[in-house]
Amino acid sequence: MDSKNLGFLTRQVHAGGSKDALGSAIVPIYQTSTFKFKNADHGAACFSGEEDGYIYTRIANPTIDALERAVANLEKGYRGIATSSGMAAITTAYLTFLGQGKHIVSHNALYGPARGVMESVFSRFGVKYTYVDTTDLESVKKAITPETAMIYTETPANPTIGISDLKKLADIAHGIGVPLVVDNTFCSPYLQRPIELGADIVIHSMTKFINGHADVVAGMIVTSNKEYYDMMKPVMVNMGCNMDPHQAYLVHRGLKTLGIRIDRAQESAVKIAEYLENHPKVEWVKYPGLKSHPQYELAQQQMDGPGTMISFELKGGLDSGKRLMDNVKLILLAVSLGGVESLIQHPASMTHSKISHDKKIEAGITDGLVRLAVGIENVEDIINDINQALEKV
Ligand code: LCS
Repeated sequence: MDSKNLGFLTRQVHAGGSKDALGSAIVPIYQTSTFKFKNADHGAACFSGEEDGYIYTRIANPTIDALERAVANLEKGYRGIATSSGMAAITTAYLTFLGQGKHIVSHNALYGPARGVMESVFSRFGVKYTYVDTTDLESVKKAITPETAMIYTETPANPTIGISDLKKLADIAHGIGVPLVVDNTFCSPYLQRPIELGADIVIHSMTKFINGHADVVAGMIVTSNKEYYDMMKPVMVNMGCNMDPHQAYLVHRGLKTLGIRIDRAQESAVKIAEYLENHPKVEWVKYPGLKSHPQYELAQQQMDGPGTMISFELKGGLDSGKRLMDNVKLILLAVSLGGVESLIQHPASMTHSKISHDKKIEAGITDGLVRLAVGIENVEDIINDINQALEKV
């Protein structure tokens, strides 16, 4: 049941489905590191690619394959490559296309370590980078050099919620013959499918919406074509940042309710964003569902819904934000997002703390910015919790 023509909710339940001999309804956990060959010739044929058999779980495993097929189907891509974490997916993409003297043009408001690893590690191997605001296409064009080998963005961006125009970024990337890589973590394929908009590679931290239950760290790469898949898969295998079968089973279990979890949380997020925007103690709110969002029109075209992530700043900046975070009772003061529980965190001192102050300010990550990840609790309870905490500010 991998038909791409079925509806999203149907595909999230059935795509990648079980093919085992016993007819298991759910893909079993093949908790094995290695697979027996029928004979020496069969082993050699599996290694040469003449036969399609399983060899070793770092290379491929039936439980992991099923999840890769499912996410690739939902993203309308060619194939998926599951990884141990979202960061492993990102570094696999970097390692595939970048190297000595190569250059990346990337968004200045990325998940902190996605930028930090470039500046602290990849730079040691001669990789060059330019961080610009990819919501501004002119700054992307100006940053391109003859060595540019990848354009990379996150949309909506973590934590500024800026929206970059994927169709136009894909045109820019293809104009210079390089891939557009898009981190689609904040939307999941339920709300945005970058490959349909022209992107070549989609990255997920499946730790977030796809797993959805704050109990697994996991990543996924989906490529639009075989050429990129054949380039990236050996990098993942040889760097050893593969997923584990038990991890794959849990993520696949979470995936089956992705759309209904997002629908529920998104309905609440719209109300919470409106509540915050109208609150006298709030300075500004950034949420793609509010007309005040600078890329509101683009969000309407590119995304199937505004999502569940809200950034805002209180009057009084950081001190007020801290009082809010210290006084919430239901909402968890914790990093991460996309789970069933609502979470609040402070990017400048937490997820983005390794980025220098100047670079954070340039990217719009102000000291007072607070990020709220809306969960699936009753919306009245979430608003009441924010309200009682705001009374203490
Ligand atoms: N991409 C985005 C957009 C993310 O938000 C994260 C993690 C990653 C990639 C990395 O994925 P991981 O390796 O953790 O699976 N974001 C986090 C955050 O905002 N708070 O805690 C983690």
